[in-house]
Amino acid sequence: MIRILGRNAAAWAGKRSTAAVVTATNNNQYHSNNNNQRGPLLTGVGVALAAGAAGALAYSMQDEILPKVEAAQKSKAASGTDYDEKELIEQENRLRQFGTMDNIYRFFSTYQFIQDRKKEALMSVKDFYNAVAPGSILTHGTGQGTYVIVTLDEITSGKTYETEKLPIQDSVLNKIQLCGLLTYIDFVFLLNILSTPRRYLDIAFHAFDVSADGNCEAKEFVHVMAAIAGYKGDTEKLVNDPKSGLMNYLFGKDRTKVLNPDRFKRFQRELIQDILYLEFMRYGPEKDKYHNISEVDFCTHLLYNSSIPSKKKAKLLKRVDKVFSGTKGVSFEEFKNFYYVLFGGADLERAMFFLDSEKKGVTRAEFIDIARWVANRDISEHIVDVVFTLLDEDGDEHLSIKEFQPVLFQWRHSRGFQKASLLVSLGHLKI
Ligand SMILES: [Ca+2]
Ligand SMILES: [Ca+2]
Repeated sequence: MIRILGRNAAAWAGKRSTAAVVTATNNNQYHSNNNNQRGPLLTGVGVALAAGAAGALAYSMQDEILPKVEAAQKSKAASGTDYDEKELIEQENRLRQFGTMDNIYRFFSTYQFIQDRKKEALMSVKDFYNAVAPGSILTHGTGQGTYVIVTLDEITSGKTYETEKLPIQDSVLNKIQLCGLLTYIDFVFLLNILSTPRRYLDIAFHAFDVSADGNCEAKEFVHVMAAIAGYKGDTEKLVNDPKSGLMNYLFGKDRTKVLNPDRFKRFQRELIQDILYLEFMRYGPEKDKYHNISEVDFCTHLLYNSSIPSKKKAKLLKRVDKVFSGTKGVSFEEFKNFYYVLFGGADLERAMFFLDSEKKGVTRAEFIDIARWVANRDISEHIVDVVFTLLDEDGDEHLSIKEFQPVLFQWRHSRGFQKASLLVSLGHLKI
C-alpha cells in the first residue's frame, strides 16, 4: 500500500515540471490516504502541496527495527539501572533514520489522552527533542503502548511543565510546553519546519497562507497540516484542540493570533537554536573557562551519524586532535552558525556543486561564501579550518562534495529530515 502511494506521489510531483511545487513528504502508513486532500490545495494556492511518500525503504525497515528497540526497552525495564544504554541509543538512532514518522511519534511519545475510548499519543517537548536528536540521552523513548495517561487539566498543569521542560533558558520549545503537549500534527509540523531550508520558508509560508492575505490563521494552518499529515478526521476539531501546545502557542488559546512570514522564520530559528543548544551542552562546555567545547568534540558530533566506518572516524579525529590540541575550542556561536548551514542541507550541496566547476572542491573562502548564501550566517575561519582538517582527506586544500557528502547526507537522514522537508521541486530538480 505505502509503496504504491509513494510512487504515485512522486510521479505526480514530477509531472508539474514548470511550476514550483512544494511537496511535503509523508510516509505515514496509518494516515496514508492523502489523495482526497490534494485537489483543493492545488487549485487554491498556486503553490501546491502534496503528500508524497519517500518511505518504501522505511516501511520494510521498521518491521525489523521496532521490535529490536522495544526488546532493548524491555531489557532496560527488567534490569533496572543496569542495562545496555549504548545498545538502546543505537536502536533509537536506527528508528529515527528508518522508522515512519508515525512510528517515531508513537515511540518517543510519553503521554496518552483517552476520550470516547479513542486513544491519542501525545509528546512533551522533551520527547520531541529525543525524537529528532540522534544520540540523545536526555530521556529515552518509552516504546509504543507504554504511556502515561493524562487528563486535559494535567496536559497544561505546572507539574507536567516542570517534568517536561528542557534545560534551556528562553526556549521556544518550553514556551510551547507551557501551553500544552504536542499532537501528531504538531510533531509533523515541527519536523517539517526543522527540515526545510531557510531560503524556502517564504515559499512554504505562502502555501500556508491559503487566502494570500499575508497572514496564516489557525484554520489555514490546520487545513494545510491535515493534508501533509494525511489526517482524515474533522479538521474543525484540530483547530480547536485544547491539548495542542503548538496551536495554543502559535494562535493563542482563543485562536485569534496569526502567523506572518517574519514570525514563521523566527520560529524556525528559535526551534533550531533550542535543539542545537542541547546538543552542544552534551559535551560539557560548563567545564571550560570560556564555555567552549573542544574541536575534537565538535568533530565527534559532526561525524556521529556519518556513514564513515568507525576506524576511519578515529583516524580523522586523531588528525584534528593533533592540529588543535590545547587551542581555544569551539564556542556555541560557532557551533550554532555552522549547523544552521547544515540545516540548509540540499541547498548547501547544490551551492557546492555549482561553485565546483572543476570538480576539485571548494576552498575555505568559498565555503564561507556558501554558508552566507545558504544560511545567512558568517561562519568563523576557525570552524572552517577545523572542518577542512577533518574532511579534506587528500589534503589539496579543497573540500570536495565526495569528501563532504558522507557527513551531510547522513546528518539529515539521522534526524528523519528526509521524511518531512517541505520539498520544493523545480522541474526535476528536488531541493
Ligand atoms: Ca491568510
Ligand atoms: Ca580535498
